[in-house]
Parts: sequence; structure tokens; C-alpha cells
Amino acid sequence: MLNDQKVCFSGVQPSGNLTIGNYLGALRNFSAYSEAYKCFYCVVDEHAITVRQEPAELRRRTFETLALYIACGLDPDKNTLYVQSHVPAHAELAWILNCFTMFGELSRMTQFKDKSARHADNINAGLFTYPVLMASDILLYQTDVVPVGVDQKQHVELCRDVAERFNQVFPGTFTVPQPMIAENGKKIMSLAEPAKKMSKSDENPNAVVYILDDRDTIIRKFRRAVTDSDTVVRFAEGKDGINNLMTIYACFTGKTMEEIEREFAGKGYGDFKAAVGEVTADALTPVRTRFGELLADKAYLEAQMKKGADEAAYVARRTLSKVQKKLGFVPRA
Ligand code: AQP
Repeated sequence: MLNDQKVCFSGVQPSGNLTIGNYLGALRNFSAYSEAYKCFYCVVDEHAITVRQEPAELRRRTFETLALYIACGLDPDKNTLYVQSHVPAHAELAWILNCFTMFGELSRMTQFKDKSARHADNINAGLFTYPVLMASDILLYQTDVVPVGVDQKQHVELCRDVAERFNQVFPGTFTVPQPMIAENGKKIMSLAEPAKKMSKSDENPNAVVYILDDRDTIIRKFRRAVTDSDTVVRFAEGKDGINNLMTIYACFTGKTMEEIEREFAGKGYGDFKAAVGEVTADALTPVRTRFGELLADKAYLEAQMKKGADEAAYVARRTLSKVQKKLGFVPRA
């Protein structure tokens, strides 16, 4: 890593099949940083276990998420692609940062409130301290920018606060990162309940378009998307369903809302939904094809995982040693 090169870090949880929300809010933006930044893209399996996971599924999805990184255009020779649990420094720094994070700060996190309501039978301490592990993911690499969807902005802001607090006591330890939120696609909504975020762990498969859904499934899901009793395709308050479909269409075509309104003037919702389905399926077909090729070559994926973990561990260890030294931990002889 060149000393003056800026650093980009982001991650995705292998907690379900990835959605077009994950794609538009995060994944497809990752490759834009590859030229100008040293990029670390992590499959955050330790985050995923804050909610119960079936072990075989978690293992499968970890490989699949890494394959999707590559299928979405991330070149493993230009980006460090790896799995969180392969780099123990993440969990080690998280413990230290736990001691620099306030209970009250964590209690205000909206994702904790949402997830503890959804998983009332398993409100574990990991769910509560999730943002501390995320801060450790980011700070280990002296990260400058964190491309995320808008739902993760609050966590990146907490990470900044923790870094600043630590730096006040031990100056010059961490780079304070900035969240990078794409203007378009920062929050894709559920197709069934358009006031709610589209989530990979949604139990209703019709609420979610997965990156790996086949063409017919994508088109069918958009056809069934909840809209409203109006008939005009326009972006307006109170039209959450149509606004969401227009946002998705805008993301995949690069068109503005005005252009979309003009394109569908005089046409009904049926034509519009079909068009959203077509452009989404067209954009995702090459990703699905490349994903299939990658998944058929497990040895290649394993080799990339190992290479990424070695690269990440080297950088992470450097930061962790610096932190441990500042804190007064005695170095192991
Ligand atoms: N609906 C969304 N619109 C835009 N961006 C989104 N992201 C997630 N959902 C949307 C962004 O995807 C990245 C990876 O997310 P994550 O795996 O860290 O977890 P998450 O934010 O909790 O995403 P999900 O899909 O809702 O997962 P589950 O259901 O497991 O909680 C992040 O940058 C996120 O902002």
C-alpha cells in the first residue's frame, strides 16, 4: 500500500441472498473507488451471527458473497477481498473500542431498535455492540471513505465519534472516515411494503428482488409490486411504491425522474412495471452469468479469499499493534 494512497473500506453481511438494495446502495458503487483508493471489501460474517444463522447456509453465502463481489466487477488484483473472520484483528480491536463506546450511544442506533423488535427472542449483546465491530472493521485500515447505503450512515457516524474520542486520548491513532452515500439508490424499498427498506432477511420473497433472481422471477416480482390507486407515473409524496420503482428504473437507466415521467406519460402502471423488470433483468444478467462461472471454481474463490485475508491481516495487524502499544499492553516477547 502506498503511504499517501487514500483508503476505502466497506462490507456486506452474508446474512441472506443479496438484494438489488445491497447492489444499488453498495456493491455496484464499490468498483468506482478501485482506481483512486486502496480498497478493502470484506464479507462480514461475524456481523451476520448477531442474528441466528444456519451454519451450512452461512458457509455457502460467504462464498457466494465473495463471488458476487467479483461478479459485480471487483478485480481481486486491484481490491483486497476477504472474509472478516479470517482476520482476527477485527474482533480484537472491537473489544478495545467497546471500552471507548458509550452505552447511551449504542442505545440510540436505529438498526438495533429495528432488529431487536424483529428478533425479540434473541436480543444478544452482539446485536447491541454491532456498530463497535463495524467501527473496528473501518478503523483498522485507516479508512478515508466508506461507501454504504443510507441505513448504515448512523453507524459510520458513530465510528467517527469513537475514532475522535480515541484520538483525543491517544492523538494520531486513527484516520476519521467519511460515509459515501450514492445519491441514487441509497435506500431501495420493499416491493410489498414500500415504506420499509428492502432487506435480504425479509421473510416475504416477493418483497425483495435478489441479484441472482432469474429474468422471469424479476419481471414477475415487479409486476406484483405494491403501488397505489392513482394511474400516473410520477414522483410525488404519498406514492412510495411508484417512487421506489422510479428510483430503481433511474438507477438502471441513468434517466432523471422528469425523463421517466415523460417516457411513461399516458401509459399505465402495468407498462411501467414491465419496463422496470426488463431493465433490472438486463443489468443483472451478466452478473448472474459471471457469478455462475465463479461459483463453479471453488479453488479459485478459496485462493482469492486467502490472498485477501493475508493482505488485510498485514495492514490490520499494523494498526492493532499501534493501538495496543498506545494503551500500554505489554508486547509479547
Ligand atoms: N434497501 C437498501 N437500499 C440501499 N442500500 C442498502 N443496503 C442494504 N439494504 C439496502 C446497503 O447494503 C450494504 C450491505 O448491507 P449489510 O449486509 O451490511 O446489511 P444491512 O444494511 O442490514 O442490509 P440488509 O439487506 O437489510 O441485511 P439484513 O436483512 O441482514 O439486515 C450496506 O452498505 C447497506 O447500507
